[in-house]
Amino acid sequence: MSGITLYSFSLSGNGHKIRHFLSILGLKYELKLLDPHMKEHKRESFVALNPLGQVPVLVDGDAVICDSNAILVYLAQKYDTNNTWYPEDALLRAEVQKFLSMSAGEVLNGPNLYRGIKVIGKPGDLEQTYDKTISFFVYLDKHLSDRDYLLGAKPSIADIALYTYPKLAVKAGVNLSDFPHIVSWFARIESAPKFVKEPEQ
Ligand SMILES: N[C@@H](CCC(=O)N[C@@H](CS)C(=O)NCC(=O)O)C(=O)O
Repeated sequence: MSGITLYSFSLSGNGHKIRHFLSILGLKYELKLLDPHMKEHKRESFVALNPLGQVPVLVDGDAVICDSNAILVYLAQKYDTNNTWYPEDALLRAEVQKFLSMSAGEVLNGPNLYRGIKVIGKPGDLEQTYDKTISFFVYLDKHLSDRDYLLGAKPSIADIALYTYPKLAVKAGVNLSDFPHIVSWFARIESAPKFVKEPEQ
């Protein structure tokens, strides 16, 4: 196999993170959109790529990478030769890892699930996920109060990983009026030349 292929759903926030980063890196790829209603992600041919039956999956030549955070790390290490997006410094790398873990923890259980319940009809407690979203936003806003990006002056894959679901939660109804630093951070990310817009809902 040659070239890069990304498997995703049209509304997948995790898939959006990868489309966003592929654009930033200027990499050409084929996008294969699966239909979740037809359970295409549970078909044998796809489960052979990801036994969990989840998108996103990135195929790069003979390499198959599952999980949005793993894909971001892979793409940065393989294609960002200056290590701009995944700095080599041990402390900065630990910081990046902290935020990638948050994307699979606090963000998954807060903004991600809030939007999932409201927009996609996932089961769950909307009020509880709203509270978790606000707690995370309080943290994020304070963190961003004295820096432009999550690591400081420059963007990294941590910003790519944490942008999408908070943005989708806002589109789903969470109010940002108490969080001016998140508003500015969103604007900074969105005004970058290779920004890829998040899913419509
Ligand atoms: N940890 C994974 C989570 C992937 C995930 O939950 N993907 C969702 C779409 S955004 C999915 O495939 N859901 C279908 C399912 O789990 O059956 C990642 O970050 O990529």
